[in-house]
Amino acid sequence: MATTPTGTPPPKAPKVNRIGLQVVDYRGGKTTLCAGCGHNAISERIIDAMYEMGVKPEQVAKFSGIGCSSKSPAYFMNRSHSFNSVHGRMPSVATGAILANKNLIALGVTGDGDTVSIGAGQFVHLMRRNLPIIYVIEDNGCYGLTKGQFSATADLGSTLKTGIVNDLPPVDTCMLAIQLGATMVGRSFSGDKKQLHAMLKAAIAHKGTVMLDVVSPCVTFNDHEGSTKSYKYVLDHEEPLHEVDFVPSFENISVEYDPGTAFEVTMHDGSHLRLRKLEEDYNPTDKIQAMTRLMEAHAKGEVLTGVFYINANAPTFIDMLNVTDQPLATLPQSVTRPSREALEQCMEELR
Ligand SMILES: Cc1ncc(C[n+]2csc(CCOP(=O)(O)OP(=O)(O)O)c2C)c(N)n1
Ligand code: SF4
Ligand SMILES: [Mg+2]
Repeated sequence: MATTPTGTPPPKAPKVNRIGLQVVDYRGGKTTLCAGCGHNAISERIIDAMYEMGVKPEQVAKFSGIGCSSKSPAYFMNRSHSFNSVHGRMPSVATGAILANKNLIALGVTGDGDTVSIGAGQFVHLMRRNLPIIYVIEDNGCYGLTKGQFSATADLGSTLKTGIVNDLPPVDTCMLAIQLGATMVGRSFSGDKKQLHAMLKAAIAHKGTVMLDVVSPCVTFNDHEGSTKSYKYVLDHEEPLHEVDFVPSFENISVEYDPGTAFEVTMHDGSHLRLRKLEEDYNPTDKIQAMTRLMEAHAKGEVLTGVFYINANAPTFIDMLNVTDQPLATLPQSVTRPSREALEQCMEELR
């Protein structure tokens, strides 16, 4: 081993990613969420995925609404842009920001209450547009921040800590997103480190709207017997559709699979998403199969996880609007502002 003149080994060079950053460059403030909250594990996976994909933190714009989940962008990537918006209104804020600067990588992190209770209208319209955004729901089936009331993703028959039974059926955010037009839709679990990590990396490579519903137990208000969003329930009932492997375009790894055992998706940047089949001939490009399988999972009380649907080639909202190559936010006034003569001519035409 090489040594310094004093005989001690030289300090090890810190590990860096392909753009020369250390994992600490992707960290944020110290979490104020409860110890053991699933949301903290999701923040860790986001940090790892962004680091491994070599994403420039300054290129990322984080968006959230209101809730414990919506606080979590403060706990990762503090060099990125961030907008903590109003309850249920993150989609419109994110849409405006991305239209203004299409070079940003948009990451929305929100809750089940934020998304499908107060924010259902905004969520629905975001999913229809294929705006390039990664939309992560940290789904604990309750309003954690306001002390654990049922949210609209709580399962029929599940109970609150007080014993109150939920007598309304849940909204399945994945079924909703698939039906509405999101182009990468999946469900994972905050406790499934490997699967969530691979799905987040694929989400970063995807061009279009990614909607990931991540079951994320609330240890303080919704982790008891009778809850279907508790660690125990999810561990006992998780049914992964496939093993998710993601090979980014900058890693030249070729993995051989027996014919018919894996479904491979080539992403627009040349990355590969490989879904190693664990059951039936599941085809994640078939919306009808996705909806059927999700309905079956509900009937059986399964927590189905994996990439349910993907279309790697659909035009995004930005493509459809045919905006200028240079982001609108960076265009000078001389380009965005019509001249006095042009305005006068316009007024003349209206007379
Ligand atoms: C307009 C408005 N209505 C209600 C509230 C109260 N409120 C704050 S957070 C929240 C629900 C949060 O639930 P969720 O999005 O699931 O986040 P979690 O805390 O469970 O992570 C509610 C109803 C609010 N802040 N603003
Ligand atoms: S109340 Fe629940 S959702 Fe909020 S930080 Fe605590 S464990 Fe997480
Ligand atoms: Mg919640």
